[in-house]
Amino acid sequence: MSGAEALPIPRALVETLRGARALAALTGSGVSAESGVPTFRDAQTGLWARYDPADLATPEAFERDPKLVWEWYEWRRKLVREAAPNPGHLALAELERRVSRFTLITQNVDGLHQRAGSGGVIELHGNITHTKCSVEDVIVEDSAPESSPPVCPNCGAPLRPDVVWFGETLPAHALRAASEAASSCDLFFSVGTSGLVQPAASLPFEALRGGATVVEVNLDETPLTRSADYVLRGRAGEVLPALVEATYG
Ligand code: BV8
Repeated sequence: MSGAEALPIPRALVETLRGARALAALTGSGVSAESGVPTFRDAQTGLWARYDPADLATPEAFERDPKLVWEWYEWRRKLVREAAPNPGHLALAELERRVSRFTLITQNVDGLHQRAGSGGVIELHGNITHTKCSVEDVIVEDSAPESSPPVCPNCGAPLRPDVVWFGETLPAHALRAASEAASSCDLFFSVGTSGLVQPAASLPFEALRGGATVVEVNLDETPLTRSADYVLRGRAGEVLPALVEATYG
C-alpha cells in the first residue's frame, strides 16, 4: 500500500476513537521497521546473518559466549542510536495528547516511542540503551569499555543489556500495569507485532475479554487477526497517521 492512496479508515472506527475514554496500544518491532530498526524476525544482516535472534537473546547464550552476545547488542544499539522515530511513533504520541487516558505498552527495547514524545511508556522487555550488572541487577550508567562485555565497577561481574531475555520473567510492575490498562480500556490497538511472544501476546485478548474494541495494525496476519474488531493491513507509519487525520482532521 503506497502512502499516496487514501487509506480506508472505517467510519465506525473513527466514531469509536472520537468517543473513546481510555485507549491502550501494544506495539512490536513492526512500528520501528520504518525507522530502519530490523524487526525481530527480519533476517539479521552481515555478521549476524547466521544467528537466530531468539537464540542470542537468552541467558544461556550470554553464559556461553558473553562477548558474542554483548557485541550483538552493541551492533543493535548503534542501529537504534542512528534511527529516528517515524510517523507511526509520532501518531501514537499525538493520540496520547488527544485522549483522556492513553497507555502505551511496548515490546520494543529501542526507546523510539519516548524519543517521539510518548510519556509513561510501559517497556515490557526493557531498554537496549540501558546496561546493568548481570549479578547485582542494578543499572550501571557508564562503563569503561576496556573489555567486551565491560565489567561491573562494583563487583566485577560482566555487564549486560537491561532487557528481558527469553526464559526470563518480565518486570512484575510493568506487566501488571499493562494488564490493568488492557482489561480496563475501551479501545485497544495492537501495532506491528506478530503476536507470538508471551505474555505480551495475551494483552489484546485481555482487552477483548474486558469488552474493548480491538484494532490490529499490522503488515501480516497474526493469531489476533481473526478476533480483532478491525484489521488495518498496512504499514504503521502510514495507517496510524491516516487514522489520526481521519479522526481529528
Ligand atoms: C516469560 C527483548 C516466564 C530482548 C524480547 C508458551 C509457549 C512456549 C514458550 C513460552 C510460552 N510462554 C512463555 C514462553 C517463553 C517465551 C515465548 O513467548 N516464546 C515464544 C517464542 C513462544 N517467553 C518468554 O520467555 C518471556 N518470559 O514468559 O517468563 C516463562 C519463561 C519460560 C517459559 C514459560 C514462562 C520473555 C519474552 C521476552 C523476550 N525478549 N525482547 C531483545 O530484544 O534482544 S522478545 C522480542 O521478540 C521483542 O521484544 C518482541 O517482543 C519479540 C518479537 O516480536 P515482534 O515485536 O512481534 O516482532 P516480529 O518480528 O515477530 O513481528 C513484527 C511484526 O510487524 C510482523 O507481524 C510484521 O508483519 C509486522 N510489520 C513489519 N513491518 C511493519 C509491520 N507492521 C506494521 N508496519 C510495518 N512497517
